[in-house]
Amino acid sequence: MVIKVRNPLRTKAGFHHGRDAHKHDIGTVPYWEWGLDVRNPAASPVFDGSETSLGGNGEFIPHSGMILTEALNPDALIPLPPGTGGGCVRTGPFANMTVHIGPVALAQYGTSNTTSVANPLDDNARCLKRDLNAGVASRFTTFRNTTSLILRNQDVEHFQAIMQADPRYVHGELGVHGGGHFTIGGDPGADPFISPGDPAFFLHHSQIDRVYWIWQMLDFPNRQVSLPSLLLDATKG
Ligand SMILES: [Cu+2]
Repeated sequence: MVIKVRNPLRTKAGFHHGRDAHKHDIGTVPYWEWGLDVRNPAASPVFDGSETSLGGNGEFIPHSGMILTEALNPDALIPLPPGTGGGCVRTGPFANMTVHIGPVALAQYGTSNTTSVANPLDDNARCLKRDLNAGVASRFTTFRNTTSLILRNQDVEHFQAIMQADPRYVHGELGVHGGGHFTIGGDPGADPFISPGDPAFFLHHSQIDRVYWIWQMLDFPNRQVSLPSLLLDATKG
């Protein structure tokens, strides 16, 4: 199973019926294990458009990919190949879902420019779009990416730096964090300010938390309470 949906459902049932509220079920959070899906995210149980998915890929819109600019280094470009969607999500539970706020800094196809509206807090109703991207996934969110992140970084400073491609430490990278976001792509998925507007965001971020938890558990006494330095990027607002 890529997504552990059964435990949350059982938890919910437990709460509602006042029985079967097994201790081990309570608090379980579903997650998206990126590594299973790098070859074809559109075939993932998370994104295959089935009733139990989080909705399918966007409708196919041919384009030439995206060019991201690195935080702090506007001249450093990270070109990404196009995905296999690009348009509105038309299948699964979130088919034809409406996105409201934004765009704020939405990556545009074929350019390093981003697009925004004058007031991103206005109701700018539009369809949920996705651009599922095996090229991005195969480069940034493989099991090798994740295990190397966990095993090669002994302190939280370097762990977070590699996880989210902190430009003080690495260049031309997205880390598993950005990698997952741009594997989903689309609108609001490719807009760092409002990506939680795509329901898939939450499965991506629970996997982020899970990877961090696995890393912590390898040396819990030293990793329970340790914080990295923060990168505040004024160029991104
Ligand atoms: Cu994120």
